[in-house]
Amino acid sequence: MSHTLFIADLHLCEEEPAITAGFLAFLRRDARQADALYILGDLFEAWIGDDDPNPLHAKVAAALDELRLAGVPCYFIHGNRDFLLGQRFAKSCGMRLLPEAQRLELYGRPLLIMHGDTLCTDDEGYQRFRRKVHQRWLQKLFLSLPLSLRQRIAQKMRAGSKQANSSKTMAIMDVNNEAVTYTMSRYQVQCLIHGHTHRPAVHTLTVNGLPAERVVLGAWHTEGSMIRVTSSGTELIAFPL
Ligand code: LP5
Ligand code: MN
Repeated sequence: MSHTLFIADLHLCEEEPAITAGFLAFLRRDARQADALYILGDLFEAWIGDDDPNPLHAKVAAALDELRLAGVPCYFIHGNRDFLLGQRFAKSCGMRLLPEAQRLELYGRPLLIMHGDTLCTDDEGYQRFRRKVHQRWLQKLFLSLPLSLRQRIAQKMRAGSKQANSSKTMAIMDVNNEAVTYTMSRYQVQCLIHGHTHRPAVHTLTVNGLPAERVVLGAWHTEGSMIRVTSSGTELIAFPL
């Protein structure tokens, strides 16, 4: 049956080889059968520039490019860990970069895809941080620094983030319901797919007086998580790595 796949929050890094192996197997197996693959951010644990010579990146790029050569287009939306992933790396993967929110029409049904961080509007500390690091001039400045210094700054940010998160409630770090309904109604969709919160679930809600659904991808830890969209609907699937 014709279908499209969505994944997010793999957080690939050299310290977690089993997740990388699971992703490479997923690309050779499940993804090959799909009409397209959408990666909704945080594919990598932390992205500090396309010029990072980390061999893991080249391995992932080669595997994604193989998927493209097999005829499956791949699209990418930035996450809060890999918002600096640029055209150069995307090109080496054969994948197309999408804006932070993208409306799709699949099998006759409109849907919206996002990473999900912009919906967490109760997390004011994060939204302030996001506005800062999304400034083009600051990104350019950061990318012009030596790799070792970028690495150190990223480590500091990750440590700062972990510390900040430990004192935030679960509710603050989840999406804001008004932000969800506002966004869905603005894009005129009854279906939203996102990641970021690491709370895989299918939520039902009402948008513009009609039934709607918000399907949340899980992070890849001990198992993988994907969403399969067909002409009959969406399906959230957990699978062993
Ligand atoms: O990522 P995660 O899951 O821990 O938490 C996120 C939010 N945190 C972030 C920060 C990232 O983890 C950092 C990623 C580094 C990427 C590469 C470097 C690129 C640098 C570019 C510079 C232009 O996104 C977290 C949310 C949580 O999701 C849930 O939604 O709460 O938000 C925060 O933790 C933000 C804090 O509230 C404040 C940020 C503290 C950062 C400290 C900075 C110190 C840096 C000093 C450098 C000189
Ligand atoms: Mn995220």
